[in-house]
Amino acid sequence: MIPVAGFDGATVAVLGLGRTGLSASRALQAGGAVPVVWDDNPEARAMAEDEGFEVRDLNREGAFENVASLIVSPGIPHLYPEPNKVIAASYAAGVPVDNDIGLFFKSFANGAWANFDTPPRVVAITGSNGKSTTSALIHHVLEVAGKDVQLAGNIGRGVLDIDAPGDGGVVVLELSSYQTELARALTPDIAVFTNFSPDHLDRHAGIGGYFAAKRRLFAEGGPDRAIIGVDEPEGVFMAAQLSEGAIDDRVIKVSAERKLSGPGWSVFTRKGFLSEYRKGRQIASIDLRNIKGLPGSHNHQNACAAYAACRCLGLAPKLIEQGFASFAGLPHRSQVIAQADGVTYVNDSKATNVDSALKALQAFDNIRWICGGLEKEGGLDALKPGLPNVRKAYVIGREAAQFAMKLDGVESAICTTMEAAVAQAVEEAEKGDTVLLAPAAASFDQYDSFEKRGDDFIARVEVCLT
Ligand code: UMA
Repeated sequence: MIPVAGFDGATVAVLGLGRTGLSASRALQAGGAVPVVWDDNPEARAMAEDEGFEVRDLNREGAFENVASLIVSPGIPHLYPEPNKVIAASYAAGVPVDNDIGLFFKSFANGAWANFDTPPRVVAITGSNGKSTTSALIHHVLEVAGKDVQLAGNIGRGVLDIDAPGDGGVVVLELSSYQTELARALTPDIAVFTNFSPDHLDRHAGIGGYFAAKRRLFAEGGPDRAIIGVDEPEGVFMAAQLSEGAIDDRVIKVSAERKLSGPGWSVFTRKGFLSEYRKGRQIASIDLRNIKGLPGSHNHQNACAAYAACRCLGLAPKLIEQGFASFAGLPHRSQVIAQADGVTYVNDSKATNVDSALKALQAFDNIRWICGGLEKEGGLDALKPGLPNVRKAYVIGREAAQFAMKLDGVESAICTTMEAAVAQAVEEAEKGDTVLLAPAAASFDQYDSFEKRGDDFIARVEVCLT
């Protein structure tokens, strides 16, 4: 755990008692603060009370008297679609609002560093898609290379839960826009922007707000190295704004679409080969085509970003290549779950939006595509470039019929449930086909989470294949 510094003896309010809130409360207490905690869900409050925390209704008049700061969980909207009442009361009382990420960056360094040859470093990864895979890949490569490395953040582990790193230690943090929008300190050594496409538009009042939240990691954090995906205009603009000029290699440009030339530092893939260019010359190349854990050009983009981060940390290309080769991929992201009778079964339940589903469709051929669920804003038109790879769609979700109607020119079956969709897809699949779950929609109409949806897919495939 990283004990929170700067609040010894002070009362700190904590709003939201999921993974983040409980981890922040424990770290605050370890640093000498007195947490007073609240969650709108009585069960979460009861769990915190059982752990010995003082529950205080932060909605009541005067709740913020003598409170030094309010720490908010990432899942709680701050300003949009409407201002949160507790956060508004905190601001009205003059109490600053922060989150566990801000506390982490303020508390990370400590006196032990005086004896270290290499101070611990933080690599922070944000972007619309590929954050988790890129983070896990960096973590994996560093681990294989024998480094002291820990992984936390949006990937599922509270950042304050990590152990204090030792000499030369590295902390890899996946950060969502929910986390970067509010943190009062954001000071990674290396920051990565994977790519950009619309998501969480309600929460950020549109695409500009969403980009602004992510941009904070670079603009306010001032990382030593910024690794920026430049396949969208947002990345191009940010890379240009952050660099002093074309030769400034503090900004490393990444592309999965085109060769990047020029005197600076770049990493890109073309036709399945990763290339690193520096000062106008090619430094290294890796063949990504047969790396099982990284299928498709979207994963090649993740590989480029991870490669650049590992190079910034001083790893040789050969070592990085070895790490790539043994990367197993993440559950629910292009995860090959079975192969039978020449048919491959792939679980990409994490494809909760159109952009990530498109990337999955472009990574495979002859697809029997299980899709549908709670549709996000923006419609399904952006899927079009991937549809030629689809043999047939098996549509799930409460609104399956409406979803299927929007899949122009694709043969589709309205299955509604996962059970029916998997049964029909398995029945109809032929040698060389890929049965792919890549819903292009959220899961909440039928499941608690995308993980539960992916687990259901895996279980149904198992039943059908035995
Ligand atoms: N709550 C309230 N009032 C509200 C809303 C929520 O009291 O108005 C309470 C809930 O009752 C609940 C708690 O807040 O008890 C939940 O807080 P949370 O949603 O922030 O959940 P955590 O368990 O703290 O998980 C969060 C991240 N969740 C979200 O951002 C929604 C996790 O990312 C992250 O792994 C975890 O912190 C550790 O850092 C998940 C996620 O879905 C994977 N992220 C989004 C994504 O990837 O798209 C951004």
